[in-house]
Amino acid sequence: AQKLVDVSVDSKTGVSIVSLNRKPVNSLSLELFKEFCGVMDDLESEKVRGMILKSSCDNVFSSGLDITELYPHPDEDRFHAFWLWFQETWIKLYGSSFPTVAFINGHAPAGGCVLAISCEYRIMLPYYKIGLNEAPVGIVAPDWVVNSLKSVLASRKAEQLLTSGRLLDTQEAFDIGLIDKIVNNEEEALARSEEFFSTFDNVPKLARALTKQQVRKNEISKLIKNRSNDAKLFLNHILRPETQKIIGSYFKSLKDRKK
Ligand code: CO8
Repeated sequence: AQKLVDVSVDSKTGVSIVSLNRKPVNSLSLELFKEFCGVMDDLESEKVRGMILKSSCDNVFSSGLDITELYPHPDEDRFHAFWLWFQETWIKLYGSSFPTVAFINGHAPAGGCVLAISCEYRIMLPYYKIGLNEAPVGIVAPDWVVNSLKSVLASRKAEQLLTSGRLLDTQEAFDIGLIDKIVNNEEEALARSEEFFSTFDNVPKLARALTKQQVRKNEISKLIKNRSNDAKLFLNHILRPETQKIIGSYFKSLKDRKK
């Protein structure tokens, strides 16, 4: 079967490039999360110098959770597994020992933005949109997602973005500090990533990793203690008839847009 996550190594810098490859828009399915987690395990055991996360899809970094995992009325066992793999993805990415850069080479709504804010540094191409638009889709972001956003933005800004669900264009995202650099192409993205990775060249790997994990450990351990409950809460919310109705009409409007 076609791989959903491609991995290559930049021979100049030794950095691993992980490219999401679930056409057409990298919507995040159970299978993609599983494969991604396997890749993260490999990178941890290889003790890589750093990782750049990007997309192989045209114009989209990731379109967020695969809506068909949520609607119509997901099978409860599949949904539970899906959600645990989403949590696992976040735990591995947010808590990775090695430095991580998101090269946001396309739109990054919802779950796409979650992946980007779980990385340590964000580089984005112009004219795309990024943000956590869950509320308008009828979905409430779980606290570990909220906390990831608050680890990048001040609480008030995070609240404004979450409650309005507004997607920002690249320039706005840069202006509020949601992304770190704007680049015009992949070559520039690699150069800016290298500048970021090289800030750690003189820092012992283990001390860097433990320091990062120290900064991030409260959110991670909170989720680890509460995984099953977090999945149940989200499932209960998703199964509410009002929520199903909002997601359904949103999904229909996505499809109708093209007609
Ligand atoms: N899930 C399933 N299918 C999708 C999704 C998705 N997330 N996004 C797009 N698709 C489908 C489209 O319906 C379309 O299908 P079809 O070919 O049958 O019409 C196909 O993929 C291609 O999409 P587009 O034609 O829309 O492609 P464009 O390049 O024109 O646009 C966009 C790309 C901008 C990404 C656009 O597709 C879009 O806005 N998608 C929806 C994004 C979104 O709102 N996602 C929310 C998902 S819910 C979520 O992630 C919640 C996370 C909650 C937990 C964490 C809380 C924060």
